[in-house]
Amino acid sequence: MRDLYPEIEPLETGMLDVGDGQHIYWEVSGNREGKPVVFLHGGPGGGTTPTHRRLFDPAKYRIVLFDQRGCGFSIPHASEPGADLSANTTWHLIADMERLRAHLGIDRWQVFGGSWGSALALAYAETHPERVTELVLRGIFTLRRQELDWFYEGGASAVFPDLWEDFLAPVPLGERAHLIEAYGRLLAHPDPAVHQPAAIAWSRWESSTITLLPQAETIARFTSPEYATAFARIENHYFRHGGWWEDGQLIRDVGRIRHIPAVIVQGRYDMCTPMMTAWDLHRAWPEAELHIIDDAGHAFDEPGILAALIGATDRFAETGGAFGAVDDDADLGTTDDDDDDDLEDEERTDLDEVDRDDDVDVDDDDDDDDEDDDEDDEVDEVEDDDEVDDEVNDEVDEVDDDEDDDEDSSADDGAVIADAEDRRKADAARSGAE
Ligand code: STX
Repeated sequence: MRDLYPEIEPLETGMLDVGDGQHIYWEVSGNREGKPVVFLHGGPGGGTTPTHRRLFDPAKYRIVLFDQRGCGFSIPHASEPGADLSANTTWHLIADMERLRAHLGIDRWQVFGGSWGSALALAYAETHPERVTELVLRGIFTLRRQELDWFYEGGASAVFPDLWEDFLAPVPLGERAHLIEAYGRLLAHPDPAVHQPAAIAWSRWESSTITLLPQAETIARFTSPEYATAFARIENHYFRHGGWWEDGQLIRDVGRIRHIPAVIVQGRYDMCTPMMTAWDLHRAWPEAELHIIDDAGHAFDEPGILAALIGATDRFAETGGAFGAVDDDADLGTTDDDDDDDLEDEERTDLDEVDRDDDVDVDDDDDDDDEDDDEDDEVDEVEDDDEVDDEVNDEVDEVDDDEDDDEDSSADDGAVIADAEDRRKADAARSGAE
């Protein structure tokens, strides 16, 4: 079964000034000349960890990690007193990604995102489809009301009634009808005696339920006060606003990206982002390859999930060449000698049956038994999308015009860097479950 690549250090790091007083920590590792990939972390508010680099073959990929606004090493950190999240929305993050892409001189990149990262990946790709070579999505989350109700308003209490009591504990009895709203008030409270226990309870609930079996280390890592405060505040802020898109929009608009090669990896026992959402996405996007991991929960580093994710990045490493240009005729399945069951060219030319159920790959244990005959691009859909791409191109031009304003403040803002470096050192022990 595929496992993480060896530990690596970044080749380059920086703090990108993205405006609104925000500086975004970014790093590049792997091969400078390799195929570009951007990793989108979870939460929102979860931050990246060094382990995330290890999802990609460092000989083949130019691996870009960044911490989204307000978390990780990005500043200002949302744990600070009086943190202002008004310039922290999905659309800010998408603009940040465009700014970072331009800053690094990358034309197109693979987008890899799990959990909240899958929502951001979908939102980004649907906004800038021409920038995306492939999508690798895990633990699908789209912030629909039904998803938030499941995890934060009582659905999952059916499975974890014991842990749920701890989640309810900080919330006054009279405010428990709308927990996300109630938590919003607690987390914004200026008194740490109020906001800190709330943040820890919020983060404990999430970190206790994301793995198939409880992981004490994961829980400890995500309940340290500074981490938990930023994580809970940012998540809560995004959920109260439904991600700033319409309920169901990310799945509704999937027609914009159906032509992009994609792999979806979903744990059967994912209690945080249950499989219903991956299934709805699969229904809307039958060309994307769905891997259901029968013995896994939500976290990216559960063994079956890791194997499927790295299987996907390994296969995609062979497509697109050094600078991420997509070869539509490329066989996605030639990467691994031991993978005798990958997708073949001829399998991709059968356009007849796209929407059949048996294109779902249930991964049991360690085999990568893959694609059925109907993993094909639906050519009509791709052509219909051209107009969308044109519109989006206009937007991209605007962003690209800003390129000159992009400042990598690492050269000229010692205080910013020192601050980030301090947190980086303090945080060196973390290796991350997300
Ligand atoms: N939040 C899902 C998510 O992205 C609804 C996520 N869940 N836990 C995490 O991220 C951490 C592991 C980063 C705590």
